[in-house]
Amino acid sequence: MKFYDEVRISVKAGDGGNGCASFRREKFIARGGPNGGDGGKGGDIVLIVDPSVATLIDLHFQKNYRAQDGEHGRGKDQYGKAGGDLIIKVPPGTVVSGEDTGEPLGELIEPGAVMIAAAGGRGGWGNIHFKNSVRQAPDFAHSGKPGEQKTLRLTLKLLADVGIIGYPNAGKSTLISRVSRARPKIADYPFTTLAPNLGVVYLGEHRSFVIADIPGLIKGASEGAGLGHRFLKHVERCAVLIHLLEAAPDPERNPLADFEVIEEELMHYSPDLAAKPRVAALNKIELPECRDWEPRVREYMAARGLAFHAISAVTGEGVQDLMNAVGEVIRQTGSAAARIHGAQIDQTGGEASAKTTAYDPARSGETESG
Ligand SMILES: Nc1nc2c(ncn2[C@@H]2O[C@H](COP(=O)(O)OP(=O)(O)OP(=O)(O)O)[C@@H](O)[C@H]2O)c(=O)[nH]1
Ligand SMILES: [Mg+2]
Repeated sequence: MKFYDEVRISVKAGDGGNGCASFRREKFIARGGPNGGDGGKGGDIVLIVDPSVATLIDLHFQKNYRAQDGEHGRGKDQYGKAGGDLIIKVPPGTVVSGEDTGEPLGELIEPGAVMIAAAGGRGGWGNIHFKNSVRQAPDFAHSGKPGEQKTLRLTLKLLADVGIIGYPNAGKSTLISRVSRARPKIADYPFTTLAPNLGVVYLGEHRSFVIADIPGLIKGASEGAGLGHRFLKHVERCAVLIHLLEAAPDPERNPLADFEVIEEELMHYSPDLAAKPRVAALNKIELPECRDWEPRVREYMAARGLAFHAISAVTGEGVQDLMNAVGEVIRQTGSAAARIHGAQIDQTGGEASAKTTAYDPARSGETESG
């Protein structure tokens, strides 16, 4: 399976042009003096956030980037032209780090945000700068500085306000399809979802948020079991998580045990994630075996101080209340994803949401299996 939320690229900014060493030579003008111009600056490698870009897939196919060199200076006081910058578009939520050091270089979040990933070299001075009262005829110039060269690691962390986590088959994708226009694959077997799905939930005018589901988590996910925890980074920026539970037919499992297993995986992954506001929801509540668990789960969550909702993603029972509840957490925390993706949705003429922003494997080939 391939999923392009991480990519390494090599970038090389343009070299500065060399300064020129030359002298004015004209009939009847003796000792015309230095007239070599400066070299132009090399172009920068610039990363810019473009909300119409949804993934890092383009960068996967083109990995080497080079900006234009500056022109060399010339005689007759002519300065070399600066090299053109090379602009690379990235999706909102891209984290840039140095490949060698792993050191974070920056985060690109808001549409239009820019980062100079590699700076072009300065142009060298021509000999016009080196003339002084004692040195009337400098016969040298400076060469341009080389542009920066780096290998960068770009990681996409989805910008969603709400993340849905839970065991495979809990109904995460069904819930997303219920509350948004996202149409992820839904099926009665574990690991249907192989890459995150995004959807936009409208609660009313100027009140919308972005919701994401990630592939199911199981015991040992933080050590790589199942699809592992690699998708958890996509809910790191969420303002609130919905922990979705079900009464699975598996006799080894029950909603409370499942809850603890996933909580532990979150803690293993990162204490920050484990500290995120969470709302527990028991799904498939229209089924008697689920309904039976409701009082116990409700009581358990109350004892833990967690908000709890009983829902059915299929009939819609309790779903609106759940959305209002998470919407309220977002309002209080001022999460930004809704605004950022909102801009994009407006651009597509209100043709909402997941199709324009989602990791839809069928659409762009980000995944190979599914
Ligand atoms: N009866 C009932 N079935 C549900 C409900 N929600 C989801 N399902 C069913 O549960 C199965 C799994 O649903 P998905 O939405 O694919 O589950 P998921 O959590 O996304 O699963 P993975 O992608 O594998 O992690 C499907 O057969 C759904 O039809 C519900 O509220 N009631
Ligand atoms: Mg799913």
